[in-house]
Amino acid sequence: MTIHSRTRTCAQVLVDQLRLQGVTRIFCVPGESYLPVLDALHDSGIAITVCRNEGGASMMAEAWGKQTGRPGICFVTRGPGATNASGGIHIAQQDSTPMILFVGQVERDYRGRDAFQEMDYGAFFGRLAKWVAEVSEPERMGEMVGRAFATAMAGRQGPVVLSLPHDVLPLASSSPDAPFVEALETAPGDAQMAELEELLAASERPFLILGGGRWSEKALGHITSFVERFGVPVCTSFRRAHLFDSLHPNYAGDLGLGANPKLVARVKASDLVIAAGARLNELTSQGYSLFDIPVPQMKLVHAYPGAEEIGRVYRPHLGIHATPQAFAAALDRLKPRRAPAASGAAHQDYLDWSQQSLPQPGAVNLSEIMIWLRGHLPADAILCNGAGNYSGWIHRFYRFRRLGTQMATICGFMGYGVPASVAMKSLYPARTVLAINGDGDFLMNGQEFATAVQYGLPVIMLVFDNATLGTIRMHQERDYPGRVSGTDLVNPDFAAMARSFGGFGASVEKTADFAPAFLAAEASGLPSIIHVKFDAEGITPSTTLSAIRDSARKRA
Ligand SMILES: Cc1ncc(C[n+]2csc(CCOP(=O)(O)OP(=O)(O)O)c2C)c(N)n1
Repeated sequence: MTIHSRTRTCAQVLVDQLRLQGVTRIFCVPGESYLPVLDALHDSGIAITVCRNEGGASMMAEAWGKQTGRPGICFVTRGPGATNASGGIHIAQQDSTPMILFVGQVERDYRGRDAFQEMDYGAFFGRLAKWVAEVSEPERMGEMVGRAFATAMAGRQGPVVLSLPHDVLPLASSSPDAPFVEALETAPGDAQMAELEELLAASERPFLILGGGRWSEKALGHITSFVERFGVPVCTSFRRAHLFDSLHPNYAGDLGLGANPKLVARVKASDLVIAAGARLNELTSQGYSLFDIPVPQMKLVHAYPGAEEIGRVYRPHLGIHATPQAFAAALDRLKPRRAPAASGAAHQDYLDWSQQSLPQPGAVNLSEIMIWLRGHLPADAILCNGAGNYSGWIHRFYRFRRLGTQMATICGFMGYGVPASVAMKSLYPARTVLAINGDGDFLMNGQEFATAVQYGLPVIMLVFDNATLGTIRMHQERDYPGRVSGTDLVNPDFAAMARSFGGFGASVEKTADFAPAFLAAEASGLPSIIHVKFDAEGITPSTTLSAIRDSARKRA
């Protein structure tokens, strides 16, 4: 499809390329450096979310890409915008998310003079992004934007940065349009799948680890059918718990921070691990302790869409360069040679680990709140979070049941929950969207609550406030017991903040107050903040600050 035959400016060509690629919304903080693009967006039908900080904008675009599998789009201005936006680029790189950052640049004539807000984007983003380039020839805009989409979506997906010199954007362009880009699919070979069938026939204790992006309902349907037919237990990698229904009898839990020790032991002792779509990163591999390096103790089959990741740390017995879709379909064509082994024990371990609330010092019990939420929220509710010990209660007690319901960073970036939730509610207005935050975490991008209010997005944001940067305090007590340094926080009244921004706010100081506050937030129809104050002594679901401090002192 060609949108235009009229003479277009470079900026109009760019915006036309976005439409041709199916873009419906972009996230930005405006800058004078790309005014012609803002003007071309005016009548384009593409919606704009104006953010309060480029960090928020880039994380919204990253979340969009993570959820949809097509690049999230972010526009920012020169140096100040680009540096602020770097958070989303780091996340997209570590989390393998397709996204494109368009960034303004000084006029071509001024390049290299250290002109106003000039930056060398190649140097700055070069090791983060899959591709960094500048569109300096007007007639190549279509080609460059098309390549940006293709690159972001290919193989191991990731971020692309395209810089747009100020003087290029208003120029007339004869650029042809780029066609719609489909992500490149790679499929396993027949010989590889035959070998995998042999490995499965010989295995007594197989395990499947699901992770990464590029999944679809269809692919996960193939996975479900495969594991049922072969009796293979399934676990998910760090923060990809939404890839498998946690109540399915083959589900064994998620590997990540605070993983069930019984799950870790089972995976370690398995004789065949099939890693599908997962990188087997530091957190999933329990600090590189799960598998021997470079050759794992069990037979490892590593199926991944990027060839460079297979063998990066672990030499697989069988490496398969394939996308999740193609690999899942191929798995589903394999024939079991015997009746499926029972995977019920692994599932029971998971249920036992997550079933009951745990005692917690103070008047607020986070495990009881998570258990209430998992009973109350619809299965398609989307939970977004950043980084902090509070997320340990989500991992352990919330039960994800549908693809795309867990939106959290693999790279543990604080401040992600708020912008991700704004992006998700813009994408799915009818679904329940939560941002779950720590108190430190929340204020890293809490300004985007204003964006939720501006666009009428009734996201519910929980702020778990223990008046400390708890994760760091935990490490501090472990290594330097009793010497609290740089981790205390004095917090505002977050419920009052919500009201002053035009949203709904409530405070919770005991567990029983949580459900009514949450129901009131839902009933308000407004973007909401529920400020939950809890005792920092309950630092993880399973231990206390004093216990950590005491055992550190005993060790000393
Ligand atoms: C952007 C960013 N800065 C710093 C860190 C290091 N860090 C990890 S967790 C954490 C503290 C989080 O505190 P809070 O949000 O209050 O949650 P809690 O751990 O108390 O539950 C910090 C500072 C990080 N992961 N990301």
